[in-house]
Amino acid sequence: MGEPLNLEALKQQAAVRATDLVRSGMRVGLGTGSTAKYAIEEIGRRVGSGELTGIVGVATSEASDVLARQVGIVVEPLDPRPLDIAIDGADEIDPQLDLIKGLGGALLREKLTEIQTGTLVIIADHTKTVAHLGQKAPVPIEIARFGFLSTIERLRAILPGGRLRQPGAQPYVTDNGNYIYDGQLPPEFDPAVLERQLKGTLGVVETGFFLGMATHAFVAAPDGVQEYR
Ligand code: ABF
Repeated sequence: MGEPLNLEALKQQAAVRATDLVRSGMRVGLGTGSTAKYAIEEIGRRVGSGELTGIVGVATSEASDVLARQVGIVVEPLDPRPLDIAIDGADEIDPQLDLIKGLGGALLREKLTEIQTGTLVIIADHTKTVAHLGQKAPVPIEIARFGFLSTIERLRAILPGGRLRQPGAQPYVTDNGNYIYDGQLPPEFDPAVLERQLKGTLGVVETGFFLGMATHAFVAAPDGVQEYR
């Protein structure tokens, strides 16, 4: 028997399976985070070997843009053209493939990018699957910096347990110059209703609920990679 697989190996396995869906000539949404990183590296490897040609990547964060260029992927900014596929990680995946995303801080660019594809492929290790959203993760909510204390007060009326993301002395700032409020979710709620309520709150830019967007998920566990659709 070999060593038990660590999470990094599992993330990489999921990423490689997702990359098998990428074909030459595709415009590809490039996700963000430690799992999406493996997909970007694998696409870059296949571009380098000539297995994939004519790939254009559209990055969902500054970090993924830098990594993609480093591994030899041509990167273009998001424009109105559809993307053939996007590959990204998630913080929670429920049985309907509804997601919580944004613990990595890139939720706005991820949603703006991934709404433009009919093939959103989620890659994750098995710790990310949940029976219902909110079981493990808060919902990240990107908010405008201007008047953020007032916005947080409005958000606390909806999700009292939340807090401004502040890893050090200063709040976390997204690639878009905004802050993030991590909203603690109640034991029972309807994600679609809550999403509408949050989006209707002044000062909220976007939420980490990705509902009805993912078409595929590759979830890697020690006994293999499961594909969900
Ligand atoms: C992005 O990266 C985010 O939407 C999500 O928050 C995070 C998952 O990161 P990791 O793969 O590092 O757990 O996909």
